[in-house]
Amino acid sequence: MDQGQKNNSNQRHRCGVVSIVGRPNVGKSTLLNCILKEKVTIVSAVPQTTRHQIRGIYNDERGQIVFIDTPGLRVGRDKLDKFMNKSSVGTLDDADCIIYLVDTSRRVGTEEGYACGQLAGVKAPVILGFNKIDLKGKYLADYIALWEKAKGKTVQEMKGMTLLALSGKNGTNVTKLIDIIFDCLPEGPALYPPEVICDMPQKLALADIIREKLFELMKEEVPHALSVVVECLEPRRNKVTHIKALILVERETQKEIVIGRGGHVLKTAGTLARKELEGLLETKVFLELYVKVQQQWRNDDTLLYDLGYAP
Ligand SMILES: Nc1nc2c(ncn2[C@@H]2O[C@H](COP(=O)(O)OP(=O)(O)OP(=O)(O)O)[C@@H](O)[C@H]2O)c(=O)[nH]1
Ligand SMILES: [Mg+2]
Repeated sequence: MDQGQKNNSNQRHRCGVVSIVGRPNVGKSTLLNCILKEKVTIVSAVPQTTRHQIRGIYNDERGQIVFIDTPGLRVGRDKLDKFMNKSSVGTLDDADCIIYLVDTSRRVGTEEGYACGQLAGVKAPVILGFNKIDLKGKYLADYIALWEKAKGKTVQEMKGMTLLALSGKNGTNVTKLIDIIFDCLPEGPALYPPEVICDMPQKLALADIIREKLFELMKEEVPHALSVVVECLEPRRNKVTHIKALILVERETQKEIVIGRGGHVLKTAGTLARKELEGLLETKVFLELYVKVQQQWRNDDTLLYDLGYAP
C-alpha cells in the first residue's frame, strides 16, 4: 500500500481502535469507505443510515487501525434511538483516538450541542474533522466555537487535539488523517488477520445492502420506520444463493409505499440489491423480498434483538 512506503524498518508495529462519531448524515460511513477504498458500510442521504457499530480494518506497514463506524448521535426518542446512541457512545471509552466528524456545509444547529456534549469528556485524542469541505461550507468557525465552549478552553490550549478539513467524497486529506492517527496509536500486535477488512456478521451486512437500496428510493419518514432482516441464506445446488429477506414497517400505508404502484419500488430495490449481492457473494442470487407490518418494532426488545440491534 502506498502509505506503507513511509515506513522505515526500525518502526514498531502500531495498532489501535479509532471511533468515527458525529451527528447523522455528516459522512462517517462515506469517510470509512474512502479510507478502506472499499464499501464496507452503507451510505445514503437519509439520516440514521448506520444502525450498527461496523468495524473496518486498515493495514499498512506501520500497523493496523480498527475503525468503528457508529450510528449518528442524536437526541433519542425510542428504544432503537437509545440503542444506537449507546452503541456510539460506548465506543468512546475504548478508543485510542476519536474522529469527531462535522458537516461544514450545514449550520451547527441545536442537536450538534448534544453530540458535542457526549464527546467533550473523552480522554482519547480527538481529531475534529471538518467534513464535506468540497462543498465549501462556511460554518467551520461555528463548529470550532461550539467545541471550545463544550471543553471550556481554546483549541490551542487543548492537548491531543487536531483540526483537519476532510472530504470523504473526494478523498481530501485522507492520507494525512491516517498519518495523524498512526501518531496517536500505541505499539501493539494486529487485532485482526490482514485479510479481514470488516467484521460485520454476513446476514446483517446483506440486510443492510437491501436497506440501502430501499433508502435510495424512499423519502420522508418511511426509512426510519423500515428495517430489513435476512431470514434465509442458502447456497443452492445450481450455484444460485437463495436469500429471503423480510422488510418490516410500522404501518399499512408504509407497506404500500415500500411495495409501490404495481410493485415497482420493491422490484427496483430488489434488482439493485441483487446486483450488488451477486458482486459481493460472487454467485448468482435469487432474492426474495416480502413486507410485513409490525407496529412499534422500534420499541420491541425481542424484535430489536432479532434485527441485531440489541446487545
Ligand atoms: N459533498 C459531500 N457529500 C458527502 C461527503 N461525505 C458524505 N457525503 C454525503 O452525505 C450523505 C450522508 O453520508 P453517510 O456517509 O451515509 O453519513 P453518516 O454520517 O454515515 O450518516 P448516518 O449513518 O445516518 O449517521 C450521503 O448522501 C453522502 O453521499 C463529502 O465529503 N462531500
Ligand atoms: Mg453511517
